[in-house]
Amino acid sequence: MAEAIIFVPCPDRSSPRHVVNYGALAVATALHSHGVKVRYIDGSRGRLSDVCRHIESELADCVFFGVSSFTAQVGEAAAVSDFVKSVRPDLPVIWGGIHASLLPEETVSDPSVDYVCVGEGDYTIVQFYDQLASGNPDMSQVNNLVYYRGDELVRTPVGPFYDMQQQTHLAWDLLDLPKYVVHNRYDGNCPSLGIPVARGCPHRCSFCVNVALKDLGYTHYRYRRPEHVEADLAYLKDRLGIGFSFIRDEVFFVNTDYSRSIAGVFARQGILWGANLRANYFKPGRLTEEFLREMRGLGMLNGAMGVESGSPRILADVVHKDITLEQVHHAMATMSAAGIRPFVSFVIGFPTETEAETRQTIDLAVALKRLNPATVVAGIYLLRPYPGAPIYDLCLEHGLTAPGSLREWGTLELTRQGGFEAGRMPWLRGRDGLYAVSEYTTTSLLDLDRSAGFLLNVLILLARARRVLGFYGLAWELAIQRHVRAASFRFRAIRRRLLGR
Ligand code: B12
Ligand code: SF4
Repeated sequence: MAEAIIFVPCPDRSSPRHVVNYGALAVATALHSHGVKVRYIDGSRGRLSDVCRHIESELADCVFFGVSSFTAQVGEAAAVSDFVKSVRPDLPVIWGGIHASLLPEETVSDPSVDYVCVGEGDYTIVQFYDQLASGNPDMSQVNNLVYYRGDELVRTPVGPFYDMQQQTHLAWDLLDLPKYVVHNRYDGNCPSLGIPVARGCPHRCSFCVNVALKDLGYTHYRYRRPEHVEADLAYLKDRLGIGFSFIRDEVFFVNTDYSRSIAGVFARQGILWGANLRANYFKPGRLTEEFLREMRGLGMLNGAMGVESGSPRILADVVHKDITLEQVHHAMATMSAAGIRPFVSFVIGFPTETEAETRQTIDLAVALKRLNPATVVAGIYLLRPYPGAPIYDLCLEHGLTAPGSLREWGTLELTRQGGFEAGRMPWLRGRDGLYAVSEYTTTSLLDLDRSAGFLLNVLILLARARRVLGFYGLAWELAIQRHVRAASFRFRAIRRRLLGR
């Protein structure tokens, strides 16, 4: 029987995928290391009614129910919190994760949420558990907490940022691990599972939540000890036979000495790897061709880079990306020369972005792919303006209609990529053809999606034809797809209301 549950909702029930939620795993690990019997319950496993049944069977001895939620997961997170409250009205429900951290007051005002953890939860969750287990809880002693005491909203002081050197291991076994292992042709065709080695990103991109959560440590770079990472890798290799692991940090190579020691760890374990990096890191004394050849020799296969835009103006004035297109080309050439496969991603649909600038981005994606056909275009994404990120205010100025409550966030119609529907962003009006390309561009820019159905592949082919012809008018396919998605959202909302889950 569980003493605590950490629940991770499914972001897209129409195509559930098993994705490790590293934040939830970190808090579950902290509890586990503290000797608490904790269950990590992944909402992506089975139907929602089965998930609820599983939760119900664990609730009897629980001291609290924890929820970890991105914005795209809020609808299901709220529905499950309602369910838990219907079974155990006395049980404290605490929310953490990115959405609650960005909008703590709105989140804690919901009747099914008692506490919100803002920012990192590794220390908070243990303090929270200890208070509840003491029988006479005083939540004012718990850092990073937001809650109501009567009508008064309490915000406890922010505690120290988590010391990553203390993270000796992750409690992987709390997950049904084999379910999370993927086989991807870009991962050396090996069984693969990602691993976090560091936290924080010192950069300032305007659409990123790290900047919004700066005061909570998200721009402060901290890393795990190489021997702890090695123990985790050895465990994953032994248990699951993984041969590839993507480093799930925001950005690697912040400190090249540290990166080198981590690369050595992967090489010792015989595990291939990939990591996120930035175009402006490719310069003398940092990411040179020689250094990357060394990394390749230590098993680095992939380097993922957020290029974001083909427009220098958008990059500099809107995204504050602090990279130039020259640096992007140089980074691509260096990675290619060193035998490392570049992964590139783009964002279109920024406020003030002209149609010509959007085309520049799509054209750049095509050009980079031509330069090195091994390049993977990880996505040409439509901007996802999430609250708290600096760009959010600019989006509001340009007419974004934002939800005003937790429940409203939960009913949002999200795109295939987990962002707002374009209809909420008035500056996108009349650009449907361009956005159809963003929705249906596959990773190689050429392939169909083998895991998708016939209809989706027709849309992918259409997007490809649009890109080749440079024709972005008459986007009937997007209009039909939007109607179908809106209908399916409405259907699911009605079913939730009728069935109570
Ligand atoms: C690694 C990563 C991924 C990985 C792993 C995803 C995962 N679920 O962990 C991959 C590549 C799979 C991924 C996919 C997606 N991601 Co992502 N991802 C990240 C990234 C870069 C780091 C997340 C992380 O591991 N952080 C380190 C951990 C330790 O920190 P943390 O998550 O904040 O967790 C701490 C606290 O929040 C708190 N906490 C968390 N849960 C709980 C629960 C309780 C009870 C308590 C008390 C505390 C608590 O304690 C944790 C430990 O200190 C973030 C950027 C960011 N800064 O968060 C984006 C980010 C989270 N991703 C984002 C998005 C949108 C997605 C996708 C929806 C994109 C897409 N459509 O494909 C998918 C969703 C996939 C899924 N099913 O979960 C957005 C979310 C924005 C939002 N407002 O919701 C972010 C913030 C990026 C951004 N746009 O700025 N992502
Ligand atoms: S480099 Fe990546 S993680 Fe860092 S601020 Fe920019 S978008 Fe966020």
